[in-house]
Amino acid sequence: MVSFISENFDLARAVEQDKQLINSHLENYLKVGQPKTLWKAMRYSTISCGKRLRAILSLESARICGGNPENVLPAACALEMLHAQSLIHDDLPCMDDDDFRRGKPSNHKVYGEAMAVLAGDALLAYAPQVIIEHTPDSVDKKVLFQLINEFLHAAGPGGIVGGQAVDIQSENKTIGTGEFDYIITRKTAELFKFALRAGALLSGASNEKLDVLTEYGKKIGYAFQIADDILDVEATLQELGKTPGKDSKAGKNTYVSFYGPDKAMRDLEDLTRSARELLINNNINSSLLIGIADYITQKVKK
Ligand code: GRG
Repeated sequence: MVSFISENFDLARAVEQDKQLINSHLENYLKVGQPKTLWKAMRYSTISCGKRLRAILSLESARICGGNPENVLPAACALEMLHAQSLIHDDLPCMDDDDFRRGKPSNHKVYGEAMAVLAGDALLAYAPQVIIEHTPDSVDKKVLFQLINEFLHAAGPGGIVGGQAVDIQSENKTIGTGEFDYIITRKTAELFKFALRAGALLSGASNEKLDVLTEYGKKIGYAFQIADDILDVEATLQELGKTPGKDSKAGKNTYVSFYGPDKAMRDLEDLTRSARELLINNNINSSLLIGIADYITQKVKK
């Protein structure tokens, strides 16, 4: 699936181990409560689906910074809840209107539009509560406060909501490179950036290391959206788990429609290469982070 930097490193195995850890914690945090249907709808889009890429990045960031991944699991799971929330709302008819997500019917197709809106709202409010209630007491309260502030920033008008708002306003319009860059940065890269920063902040990383990991997160987050846009043109419903070609049909500005397929591929390769180099030049020796940068490029080449 991917190429690795260190010969003995098995990326698929490392990812699987982290995924199991994350899934078992999500299962624990998202036990069905009252009202039952609301919790079931919240679980439907969060449990047992998704690559868990963002949460895995948080755990690895903690390991690199000499921290304990256990301290990061609540924030990593909260991030997956926020991500699931954004996908539920993204699929609604008033947004991107998609009947499929992660290879199964979208949340609103199963629970109806009103309950899907509420499930997203509930996940968004519950996620920071998970951070507050489950992050170990040993974590400094100032750090916890900063973490929650950054989480809310990534979720709000300066993060994915802001990115989505500009994206929607730009449909069927010609926009400039600055505006287009804003959409990708906010809508997608913010969550990757937060993923890396969460692990580093909770592990007492130096400012230098925090900056490098932040940059890496921004680069691969941006690259991830380019890859998603390339796949939207090239892949099938089965491969994507959602309806392909919807973005261009909806008059959305995608990396491919904006810059053309050749530049999209070049920029994707340049960004992931520069993310890898950033780690190597700063002596951050993580086969997993390098493997993930490789994976983002490789997944469009399959
Ligand atoms: C946060 C309040 C609030 C609202 C959300 C709808 C919306 C506002 C934002 C849309 C953000 C969005 C859907 C961006 C696309 C990001 C993207 C490429 C998602 C796919 O991520 P994967 O492939 O998904 O990691 P899996 O299924 O593996 O988790």
